[in-house]
Amino acid sequence: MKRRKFIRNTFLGTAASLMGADIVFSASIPKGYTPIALQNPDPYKLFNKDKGMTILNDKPWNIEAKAHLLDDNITPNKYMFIRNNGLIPQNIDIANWKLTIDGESVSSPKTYTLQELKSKFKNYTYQLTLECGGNGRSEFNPPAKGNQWTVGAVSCAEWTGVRLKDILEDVGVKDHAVYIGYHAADTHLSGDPKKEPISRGVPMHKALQEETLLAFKMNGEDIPLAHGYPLRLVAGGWPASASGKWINRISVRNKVHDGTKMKAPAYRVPCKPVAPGEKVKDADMCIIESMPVKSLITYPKSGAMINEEEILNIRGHAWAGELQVETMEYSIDFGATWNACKLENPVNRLAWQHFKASIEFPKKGYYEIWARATDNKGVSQPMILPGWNPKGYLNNACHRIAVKVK
Ligand SMILES: Nc1nc2c(c(=O)[nH]1)N[C@H]1C(S)=C(S)[C@@H](COP(=O)(O)O)O[C@H]1N2
Ligand SMILES: [Mo]
Repeated sequence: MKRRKFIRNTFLGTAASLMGADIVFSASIPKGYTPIALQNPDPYKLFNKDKGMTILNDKPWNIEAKAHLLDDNITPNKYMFIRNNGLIPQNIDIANWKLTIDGESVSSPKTYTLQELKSKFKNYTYQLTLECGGNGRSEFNPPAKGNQWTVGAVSCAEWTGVRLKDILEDVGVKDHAVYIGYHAADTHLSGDPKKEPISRGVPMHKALQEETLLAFKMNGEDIPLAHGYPLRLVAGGWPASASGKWINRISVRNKVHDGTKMKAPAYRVPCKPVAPGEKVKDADMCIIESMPVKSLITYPKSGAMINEEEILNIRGHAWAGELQVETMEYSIDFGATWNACKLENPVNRLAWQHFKASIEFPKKGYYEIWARATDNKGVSQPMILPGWNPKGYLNNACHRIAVKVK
């Protein structure tokens, strides 16, 4: 079959399955015409997402969860947020997908097929927390431009792949290596093939960590297309922008990677605290590395009603970037006093930890439950908004839910 025709048939196949019907006169569809039913695709069907997810943007697609949807210990695809900077690659040719390792700091570039990657290197599986640097942005004032994420741009899925470390060892990295930068197959919103929507990376110490994977499976299956099929970098605990999707090239750089969205102010915060609304020079903005300590109450859903004398069992997850969460507390009196939650250890480094607590309320009325995690360096979540920054990153304020006792 000619490639053109093949693409057209796959497209029509997808189209038919999305519409739930055959396109009877498909042969007569003019070239380049998109059937009406597909002009405004239903993102829930397109990405297999739960109807409770919030669509923040469609070009590019940005979709977030709600706190109570993140109740699973391992986030399933249907509740996983999507954050895209460009357009999702289409018609991925898995048989010819290649990963090239190049850059100033490799002796000579090397290219692998997917099959070589999977079979040549040992496979590892880890649960890894990925949180968008802009999660919580909607609360900042003065507001920051960009997707107004509330609390749902975080996930902890189980990723399977090979260690970036093992691949870099196989290629041979020179002593002057400083950073790795990823390149991917998504396209710029402008359609310009010379522009990359995003090309970020991490310093060598993070690239060489045991848990930094080039993953080809998520939750035991092929990675869903929107989350990086067929190959994704996963650098847990760092802003998820470092975890490149649809990866086809990694450059080992002899300087801090200078790809798209590496330069200030993208994914950077003021190196020193600033007043809300203050202008910050690019030179005074620092790259975000490990994410701060944070937690979410995933049960009950905010607005829960319980009966007097009923005990409420709350639960949720807590994470702390490269660190571990050491204590987890809750308050029912707006932070005046705090009580301990039961907190589990992570199943592996960089996985979120689960907590629970049983709460008795003194009498009928309106309450809020606030949750606060503290990392193993003694740093706690702020009760309300932390330091303002121009791009609205790193809001790790305590999560709060409302409960009525009747
Ligand atoms: N190639 C590519 N990788 C990417 C992005 C992108 O737009 N293109 N977005 C990044 C950002 S900003 C985030 S927060 C995460 C989101 O991952 P998810 O959509 O799988 O939840 O992917 C990162 N990797
Ligand atoms: Mo992000």
